[in-house]
Amino acid sequence: MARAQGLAFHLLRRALSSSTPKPRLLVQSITPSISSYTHHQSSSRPRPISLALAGALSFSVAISTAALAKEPPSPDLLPRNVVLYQYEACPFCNKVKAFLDYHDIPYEVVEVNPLSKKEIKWSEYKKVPILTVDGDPLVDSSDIIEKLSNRIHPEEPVLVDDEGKKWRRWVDDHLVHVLSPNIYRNTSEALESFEYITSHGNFSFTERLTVKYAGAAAMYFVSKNLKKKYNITDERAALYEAAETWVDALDGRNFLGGSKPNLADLAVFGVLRPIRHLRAGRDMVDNTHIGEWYTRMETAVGESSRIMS
Ligand SMILES: N[C@@H](CCC(=O)N[C@@H](CS)C(=O)NCC(=O)O)C(=O)O
Repeated sequence: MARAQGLAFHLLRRALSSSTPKPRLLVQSITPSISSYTHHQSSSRPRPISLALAGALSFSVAISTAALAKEPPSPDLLPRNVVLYQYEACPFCNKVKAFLDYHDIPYEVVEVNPLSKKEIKWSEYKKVPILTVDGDPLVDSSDIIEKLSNRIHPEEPVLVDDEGKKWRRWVDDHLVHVLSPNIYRNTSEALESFEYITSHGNFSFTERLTVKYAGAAAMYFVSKNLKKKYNITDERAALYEAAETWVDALDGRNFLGGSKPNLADLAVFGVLRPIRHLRAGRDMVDNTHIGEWYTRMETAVGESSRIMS
């Protein structure tokens, strides 16, 4: 998904910088009522998103399980200042957010504009997520999570070769690649996904319109190539199979971690959270046995610890 999104955004970057009028000119040609809205939307500062993903998704799931305790670190181990540079719908960023939310680590979010990336100009590493912890940048979702986990649980260092590690690798090597072909499966699902991406991401008004339609079209074609690359013939079947593979791995336990989620539970939950209420996620829950675990995870992860500004 990441590479594919990168390609789509690359195409869009080129399209916006060459063949289309400069956004500002285009904005000026829009009717007054829309331009006043545009003025509000197109501030060049990174715009913190007012709806946390967790909040946005929580409305439709009936929570029937008893509330489980979250795992806040002891106050002396808690990082003081945590900032996540992200794209709202990026699966790797959502893995990190699930970890931070579950551990009640307060964090600010800087939504990166995927076209200009100006919010991460200071960084040599040009992908997201980047997490700054008390000023030190950490990169790569799995590394970020391991380093933070070791910091807040020094007594239980992440093991090199445990069951959780195997499934965390499965998330990065398999599960994320099944998602794009599903959420961009046909034109209506690609538009639904880009409606979500553009309404939660950091885009100017003009970019928002362009990205929604051009992005949906680009990703529709990119996802066909991804299917070939990852040998997927029926994308929904692959998604259902991945969901059932995960349920089998649980082997009757509430969580892979037993009575409480471990890093693999948080990784699977993190990458599924942005798609849960898209058509693909609804189909997945309706057609597989993953729903009960997902609902337990929602309860366990609870409220987002994101600091709203
Ligand atoms: N292995 C990295 C992958 C990160 C990644 O590929 N992020 C994507 C967004 S989902 C990205 O920043 N792509 C580059 C781009 O958008 O230009 C991780 O786990 O953090």
